[in-house]
Parts: sequence; C-alpha cells; structure tokens
Amino acid sequence: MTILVPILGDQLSLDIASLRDVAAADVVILMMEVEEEATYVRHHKRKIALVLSAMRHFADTLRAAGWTVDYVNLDAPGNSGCFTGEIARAVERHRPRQIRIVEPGEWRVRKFIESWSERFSIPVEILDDDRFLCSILEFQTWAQSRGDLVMEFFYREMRRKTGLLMTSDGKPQGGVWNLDKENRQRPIPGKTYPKPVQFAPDAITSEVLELIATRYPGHFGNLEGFAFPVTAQDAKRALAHFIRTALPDFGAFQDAMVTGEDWLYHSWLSPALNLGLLTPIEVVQAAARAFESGEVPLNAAEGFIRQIIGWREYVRGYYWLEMPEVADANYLMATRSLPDFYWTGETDMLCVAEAVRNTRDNGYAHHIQRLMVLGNFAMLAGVRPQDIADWFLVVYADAYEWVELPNVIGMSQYADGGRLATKPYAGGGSYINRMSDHCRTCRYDVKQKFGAAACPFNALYWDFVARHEQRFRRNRRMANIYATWDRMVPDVRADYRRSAERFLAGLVPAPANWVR
Ligand code: FAD
Ligand code: DLZ
Ligand code: SF4
Repeated sequence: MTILVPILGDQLSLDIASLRDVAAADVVILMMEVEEEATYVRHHKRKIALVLSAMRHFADTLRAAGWTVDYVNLDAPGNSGCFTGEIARAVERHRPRQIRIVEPGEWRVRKFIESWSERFSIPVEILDDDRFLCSILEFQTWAQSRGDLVMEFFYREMRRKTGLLMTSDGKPQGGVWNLDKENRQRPIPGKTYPKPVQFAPDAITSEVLELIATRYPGHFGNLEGFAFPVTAQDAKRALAHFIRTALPDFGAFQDAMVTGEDWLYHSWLSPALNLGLLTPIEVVQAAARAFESGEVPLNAAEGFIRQIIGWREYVRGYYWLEMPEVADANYLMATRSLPDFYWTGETDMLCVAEAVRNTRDNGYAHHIQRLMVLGNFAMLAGVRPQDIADWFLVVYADAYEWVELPNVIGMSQYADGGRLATKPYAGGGSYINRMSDHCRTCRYDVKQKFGAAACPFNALYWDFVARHEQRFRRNRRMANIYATWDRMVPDVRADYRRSAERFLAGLVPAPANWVR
C-alpha cells in the first residue's frame, strides 16, 4: 500500500521534508486545486493565478524527477472544492496506508489536517516545515526564555546559528549587529531605479490566467502584465538579478517611496519565497556571498539578511506562539470599517492612492507603503484590526496568514498591545514627506496642520496621540511625542482634533463583499 503525500500550494520545494526518506515507488503525491483556498477570502486575481501556475509547473517538475503525481485541477469533474474533500476522494482512489504531510502555513489549514486521521482512519504524519530556519518549537523555547519578544535579540540568535555575516571568532561583521543607522536615506530626485526581472507567461500560465479571469471576475486586482517567476529556475534568475542590480542600494533606500516606482531597491522575492520556489537559506547565502566578494556593502547585505532570518522567521514563530487569540486582538479598541478607497484607490491622498495602485496592479507594495502608509492610516483612523487584516490577506500575492497576520495585527496596528512592537508605528505627514516625493504633487499640503487643505495624516496623527494618551503616555519611547503634545496651546490641540473628526466623518465604508 502506498503513502499519500499531499503537497499544498505553498510547499513547492523539491527538498520538502515529506519527500525525504521515502522511495518514489511507495508514494503518490497529491496536489489539489480547490475553490475554498481561492475564496475563503476573495484573493487578488494575481495571487490565485500565481499559486495555480506555480503548482502546475511544480507538478511537472516532480513528474520529471520520477514522482507519481495525482493532480486535481480546479475545474476537474467532481472536485469537492476543499482540502478535506479532496483527501477523502484521494483515499478512495489510492487506499493509502499513511498520509504524510508537512505542517501548513495557516492555523485554519492545520485544523483541517488534524481532523484527517480520525475522519479517514489512517495515520497522519505531520512533519516540521524545515525550510524555515527556526522551528516552531525552537521559537517557543526562545520566547519562554525571555520576558519579551524583541526581534533584535532573536535576530542575533539566528546570525549565530547560521554563521551569516559572522567573523571566525563569533563576532558580527563590522563590529555591530545592525547597521540601520546607515540606512533610511530619503529618495534622490531624478535617480533611475532598477526593475525586477519580468517573466512573460508561458502556455501553462496563460491557461491559468484565462481560467482566473473567467472564474473570479469580481475579485480585486489586475491580471494584465502578470510577470511573476512561477518555477524555481525563474525564481533563481530573479534572485541573481536582484543581487546584481538592486541589493547594493537596498539598505540605503529601504524606506524610500517614489511616485510611479513600484519596487525601488526591493527584491520582489516574497511571492517566490513564500511559495517555496526559493528557500530562505539560499537567498541569504547569495546575499552573504555578494558581500564577501565585495559586490555589495555590509549595510545592504546585513539589512536584507535581517529581513529574512530576522523578521520573516520571527513573525512565523510569533504566529504559531500567539494563535488563535491574536487573530481577534484589538488592544486599541478600534471599531471603524475599512474606508472604500482601500479598494478603489480613489482618494486625494497621493501616498495612499499610489500604494493602492501598486497593490491593485501588481499584488505588491513594498514594506514602507504597507507599514507607514496603508497600515499607518488604518491605525490612525481607528479601523478595526480584523478589517484591515482581511484586506492585507486578500490583496498581496505574498499573503499567507502566518506572515500577514503578525505584520498587520502586531507590527502595523499595535492590536496585540505591544507584544511585537515596542511602540506603535504611527507617523504624520512629515514622516511620509521625508521618505517620499509624494507630498510635492499631492493635492493636500503636508506643511499645513489642520483645515480642509492640510495633509490628513497630520491631524489624524495628533488625534491618535490624544485618543490613546492613557495607553501610551507612560511608554518611554513616546515621551518626546507627549512632551510636544503638552507644549501645544489648547486651541491648537482642539483644532487638530476637530480637523481629524471632520475628515473621519467623510470616510465612506467599503462594502464587505470585497473580502468574502
Ligand atoms: P524586500 O524589502 O526585498 O525584503 C526581502 C525579504 O524579507 C522579503 O521578500 C520578505 O521575505 C522578508 N521580509 C521583509 N520584511 C518582512 C516582514 N516584516 N515580515 C516577514 N518577512 C519580511 N510579507 C509577506 O511575505 N506576506 C505578507 O502578507 C506581508 N504582509 C505585510 C503586512 C504589513 C502591514 C506589513 C507592514 C508588512 C507585511 N509583509 C508581508 C512584510 C513585507 O512588507 C514584505 O515581505 C515585503 O514588502 C515583500 O516585498 P519584497 O520581497 O520586495 O521585500
Ligand atoms: C493561496 C492558495 C490558493 C489560492 N489556492 C490553492 C489551491 O488551490 N491549492 C493549494 O494547495 N493551495 C492553494 N493556496 C495556498 C494555500 O492557501 C496554502 O497552502 C495554505 O493557506 C497553507 O498555508
Ligand atoms: Fe500623503 Fe499627506 Fe503627503 Fe498627501 S501630503 S502625499 S496625504 S503625506
């Protein structure tokens, strides 16, 4: 009797643990295209197309490597539409003696898998996903050994563990762990930026694009110009291109935003990484090699490697540590519905309109657009964290709950009460003005404090500070902010608050059917 090895849509790595230590002759690999995964939230069209195209390409790769693959297409007759239904049908077809699967990325899916053994009376082996550098258990042990969850200390552990950018006597290269002081430069006017390599759709991708256009016309986002890497081979090309063309300036301009420039020096590798087309270790080793050979400076290599062995691993550990409660967290007791411009992009706030345009057209926005524009606005406006989390899960091609939820609930909304971030990532117009060129052509005036022509981020920021005074006044990292607030004359404070109130009253809530 055979072993059934389901491979999920974000487990597209040849070296996946479930295919290790088994003979190909004993295994049937099951890959399932199912309606529920595309619609439990109504994912961006581009994300669905990316996952299905990458799955179909990966099935061909597996077959070429000698594996037997039972592949269920989305429109196959009898497709039950969900993972558990497809396992039931596969159990009928193959009568396996065992199911062997790598742990999934999402709590929701883990619950399905945990039901299979009893439901089908078959042993189900759930293996660690060792594509991550830190296991769930290892993160839990680290977290238990500390009173807090400061990412910087986790990151140092990961540097020691991997030996990346370490000297032979166990010290960080350059003498410090984190070179962010050299980063965060503002954009330079007139500069030209590199573009990530674009992959034209082949026959498989074209067929998938057609299927998605017909089947999910009402989902958010554009399919035109689809150019993601959908195979490991293409993803490796994208990585090499990034290291050569963008990594040298990655650190310096990590937080910059420029109108019409969708990637700047960012890698655009998260969709491929999260699918498994690239492994985190191969990505960070490539960056470390580029530093060692003198192709990129230390601040760039360190900044980039930190995002992957630091933040990426950390948020995954945090997710499994804090779920399921964290999904409902709402420390700031925010109740507002998501404004409709998150879907339409129709707002005079140019920074927001640009970020939504990038999101709609590419299924992408870079980190500062996500954190300091889209996330920041939602937090300042008091949007319910679960509404903005749903939006983030729908709209990005790299969004899976294990990475999306901690970033939204913890990092961008402070909804976990500071478990992840030591202070809220809140900023007014002056921050966006410093890091972007948007304010120069925006219809709002970033220098005006309040009133109809003033940048809304200004009043919203001070309104947020005032609204949450009880919560944040004693936070040492916010002492300067409250000192400034205290120095303002009462009329100015009242004007800020009135201006915010007027602006918030004009927001139009989005219809719920964009999400479910
Ligand atoms: P780069 O800037 O080139 O960074 C390199 C890599 O580092 C990324 O590919 C990614 O794998 C990793 N990385 C960087 N920052 C983070 C982070 N905070 N958490 C985890 N990994 C990180 N990332 C996702 O992969 N999926 C999401 O759904 C997602 N949602 C986010 C929501 C919010 C509110 C915020 C603030 C951040 C979110 N991020 C998410 C993290 C980050 O914004 C994206 O990983 C990044 O923008 C992807 O683009 P890139 O590949 O060009 O990244
Ligand atoms: C995101 C996604 C989509 C849209 N479709 C599928 C699918 O049809 N089959 C599949 O195996 N996976 C899909 N995925 C990815 C899953 O949602 C992902 O594997 C789980 O959320 C676990 O992280
Ligand atoms: Fe955004 Fe305000 Fe600048 Fe306009 S002026 S781009 S709304 S920060």
